[in-house]
Amino acid sequence: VIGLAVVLGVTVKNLKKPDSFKNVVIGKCETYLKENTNLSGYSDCETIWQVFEQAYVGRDPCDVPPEAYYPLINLVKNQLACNTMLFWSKTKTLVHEFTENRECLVTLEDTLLGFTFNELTWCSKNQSKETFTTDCPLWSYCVNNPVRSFWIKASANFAAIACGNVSTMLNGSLESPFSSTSIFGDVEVRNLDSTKVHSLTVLLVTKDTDMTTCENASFKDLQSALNPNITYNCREVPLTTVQGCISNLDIPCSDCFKK
Ligand code: N1C
Repeated sequence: VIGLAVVLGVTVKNLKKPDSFKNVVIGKCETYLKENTNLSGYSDCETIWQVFEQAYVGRDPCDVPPEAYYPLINLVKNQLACNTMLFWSKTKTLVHEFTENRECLVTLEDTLLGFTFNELTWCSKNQSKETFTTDCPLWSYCVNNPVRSFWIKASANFAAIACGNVSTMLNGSLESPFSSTSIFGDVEVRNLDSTKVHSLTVLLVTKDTDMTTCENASFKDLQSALNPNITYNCREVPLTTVQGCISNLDIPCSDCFKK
């Protein structure tokens, strides 16, 4: 009877907590691998979880530097086709609506690590063995928080492996679409390797009523941050064109970012 009670107790406990953070991570990782059999060279989600967890568990949530994720980034090697990398800043929803059903452009969230940890929050505490998903430091509360450090390291790696002609989708509804303190401006632009990347094209997504153009002063900052051996281009792309490409997959990619 005691044995049965223990078994039932364990079962009930498990049923109460079906979505532990670990299960969410492993579930998303497995979903990605099922849907992208050819994109990733790596396939063991349990090991990914263990190596991921070692970056922040037992540490103060303001004391997890980007380097803590080095073993994780190193474990999961991406093989991405040249000319397909797409960076972004302040266009998160639109950019992913676009890449979701198209293969011509790939964002970090279309890779195994980016997909798995996108939209998640996590942290631990000094001496704790647990992961918490609430009451973690907000993005800018302290520099070395587990989530921000993850994106810094993952973004630095995504930029470092980029090759060919790459692009970035920026928001033409902003007064300054480029910010040198964003992850794109601070981490990705600096990590592009001029021996592999030929050009960076800004796709400035604009509405009819927007005043911002490719002449915007913030793009001077982008050009000064960019390695001079990488060619800089900027193209204004109407939001309606991008939306058309999101809803109509018959439009070829090459027509989506024309002027
Ligand atoms: O700070 P940002 O944009 O310039 O960062 C975007 C830039 C992209 O090119 C991505 O490759 O950096 C990478 N990146 C992500 O992939 C990502 N996914 C989710 C950066 N941040 C990411 N997030 C979350 O979006 C992150 O937790 C933080 O809150 C925002 C940053 O978005 P931003 O300021 O628009």
